[in-house]
Order: sequence, then C-alpha cells, then structure tokens
Amino acid sequence: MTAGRDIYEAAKNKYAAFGADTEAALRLLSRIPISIHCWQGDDVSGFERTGETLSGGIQATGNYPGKARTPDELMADFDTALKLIPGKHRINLHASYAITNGKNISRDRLTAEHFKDWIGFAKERGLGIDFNPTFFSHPMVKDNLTLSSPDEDTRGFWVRHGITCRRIAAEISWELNNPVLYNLWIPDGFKDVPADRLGPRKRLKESLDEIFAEKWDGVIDCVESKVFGIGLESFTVGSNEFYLSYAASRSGVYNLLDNGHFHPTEHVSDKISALLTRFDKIPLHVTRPVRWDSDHVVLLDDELKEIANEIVRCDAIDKVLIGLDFFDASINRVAAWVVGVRNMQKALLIALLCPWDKLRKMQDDGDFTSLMVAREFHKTLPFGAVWEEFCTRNGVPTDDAWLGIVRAYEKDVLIKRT
Ligand code: RNT
Ligand code: ZN
Repeated sequence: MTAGRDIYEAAKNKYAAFGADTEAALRLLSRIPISIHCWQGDDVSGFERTGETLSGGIQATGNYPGKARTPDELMADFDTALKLIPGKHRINLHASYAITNGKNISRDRLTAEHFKDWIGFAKERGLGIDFNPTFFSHPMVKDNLTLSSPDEDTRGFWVRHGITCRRIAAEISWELNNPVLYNLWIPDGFKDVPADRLGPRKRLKESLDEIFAEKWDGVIDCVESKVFGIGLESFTVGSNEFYLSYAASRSGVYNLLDNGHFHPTEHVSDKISALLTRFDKIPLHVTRPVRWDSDHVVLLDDELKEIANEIVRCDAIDKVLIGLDFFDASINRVAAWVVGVRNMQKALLIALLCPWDKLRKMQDDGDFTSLMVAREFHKTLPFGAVWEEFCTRNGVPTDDAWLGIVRAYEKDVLIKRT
C-alpha cells in the first residue's frame, strides 16, 4: 500500500466514525458536472471583430499575457484546464463565441452552423454544452438597453437574437443528446435615477414572452437577475423580483441565481431552499463577489461551502445546475479555471462528507449544542485526504503540482501570443 492509500483509509475510518461514507461521497461527486464558462479564457471578448469593447456593466481588469484570440486557442486552453480537473464537465458558451470564419454574421442571424466546431469539440470529449445569448458588447445596445428598449428596432433586434439562440440551444441539445441550459442575462439599466421604471419592465416582460413562445425539447430556459452593473448603478430592469416573479409565472422558465448579483449581506446559500419549494431546477452562476464587483475567481470560502452544503442536504444535486461565472485577466487564465472548478468540487466534497440526517435530527430535537459541536468537528476532519483520493482515481494531479503543467503551457504557448 502506498502512503496515499494509508492516508485515505485513515480518513475513511475517521469519517465513518462521524457517520459519513467517503466512498458514497466520491461516487456522488463524480456525478456532478460543473459548467465551465468559456469567457474566462479571453476576458469575455468573444470572436466577433466589431471593434466593440466589453460593455454592459461588466468589466475584466488586467492584461496578463496569453489571452485566447481564436477558437483554436480557446479550445487548446480549455483542454489544458480539463486535464487538471477531475471528472466530466460541461462547457458554457456565449453567442459571441460563434465561429464564422471571418464572416460578419449579425447576431440575429446566427445558426447552429456557427457552433458546429464547438459541438464537435464537446462530442469528442464527452462534454455537455450550455448556451447564452449575448446582449452586450454590440452596437445595437442603445442607451444601455436591449430587450427593454423603447426603440422598436432595437428591441426587435434583440428579441430575434434571443429567439435564434434558443433554436441554436435546441440543436446543440439534439446533436449531443443532452439538455442545454439557455441563460438569458441583459445589462439593461440606468446610471442615474429613472423617470419610469415600469415601462422598461413591461417591455422586458413582453420581449421575454416573445423569446420563450416556442417550446423546444432539450432546452432548459432561465433568466438571470442582477442588483446593479458598473456604470448602471441606479436601476436594473431585470432585478431579482422581476425575474423571480416572471419565472414563477411561466412554465419551464427558471430563475438563475448568480451569487455576485445580490446585496453583500444577502446569501445565495439561503435562497436555494426557498426556490426549491417552487422550482424543480435552480441554475447557478457561482462566482465570488468582492465589494461592488461580482466576478472574482471562486475560492474555497465560507459562502461557497454553504452553497455546496445546501445543494447536498436539500438532496438537490440533480436539481441545482452548477455553472461558474468569473473573469480575472490579472492571472493566468487557465489556472483561474482550474482553481475555480476544483474549489467548487472541494466544497461539494466537504458537503458530501457530512452526515446531514444526523445533524438535521439534532436541529429538530432542539439540541443546538450538539449541532454546533458536530458542525465544528466536521470542519477539522481530513477532507484533503479524500480529495486527493478523488483526484488520483480521476487521473489528475492531487496537489498544487498542477500549476507546473500550466506554467509549462504558459511558457510554450501562452507567452508567444502577443
Ligand atoms: C453579468 C452576468 C452574466 C455574465 C456572463 C458573461 O453580470 O453575470 O452571467 O457574466 O453572461
Ligand atoms: Zn452570471
């Protein structure tokens, strides 16, 4: 027996004594796909060459060398990251990552043809795909408005974009024989206090009804709210109350929770169980908010662990669709992916290694003393040994030696992209 196995066996016994089954946890963890966002690889730039820069109240700061500039580069970067992440996952695409071979295709005329290379990429690797229409970084965004614009040409253009992207999502799901999450986020809002809040919201509602009118098998629709965007501080049309009530009143439309899109003292970990009483699916954008910004690389912090706890103890690993959403341009972008995905998985593993039935009973019995002691004890159990076992079984580095592989890739490939 190797030292690694001894350490795992010792951990397994410790967890067993506490009431947790490490083998069951490892089995469940390998069943949880994480949707990995393509936009960390190129600072949300996409492949259209319209001359537009990133807009819509989101910002990527930093100019670390090696940003992907082409589909081939982005795919190669993805492959490097995937080799260092245990398990089978999904890729999350935006419409702005269409592959048009130099042709300028208007966003309202995109088809699945423009994503066939992505579909091939996913098929070869056994990955699922999720899909997002792109309502930002485009000349048709007028006065920071898209689907809520009072200008019918503008609103119509974006409605057509929303519709065509749902068809693309349907075709991808058909090609992969795997459901596609279609997530709609718009930046629409105002820097300063508006004179009319109801008008934009009524127009957004109308636009959504037009976009979601057709029913497509294999497409899971959702809408993503936000509290504010940079430069759009005073009013966001698609607020949480707006989308939550919209999703609750339309069958088959879900409410996506991005944990960077709420007031700093609100917690998405608390919202999951609330939504589970009404919805059979909850899509997530897992990110890390820092003060007014929402898109830092996911770390293994308390809120991430609490989100994972909720997913596990609500018995919702098949209901909560986990996607990541961050973009840090100040560090190696491949490393950012690897850190974020592995941390999400570590948080899930920690949650899977807790005997929640036992703790739930303590709560229901009113034994809050035992509950506190058990929760604190769980924190010091050797989850790292179980995590290393998971990595070993999945053929990826167990420790931070994975950075050596990213560094070699940086030296051989990324640094040469200037
Ligand atoms: C923006 C939203 C949205 C985007 C991506 C690129 O605030 O979080 O999800 O980050 O669609
Ligand atoms: Zn998001």
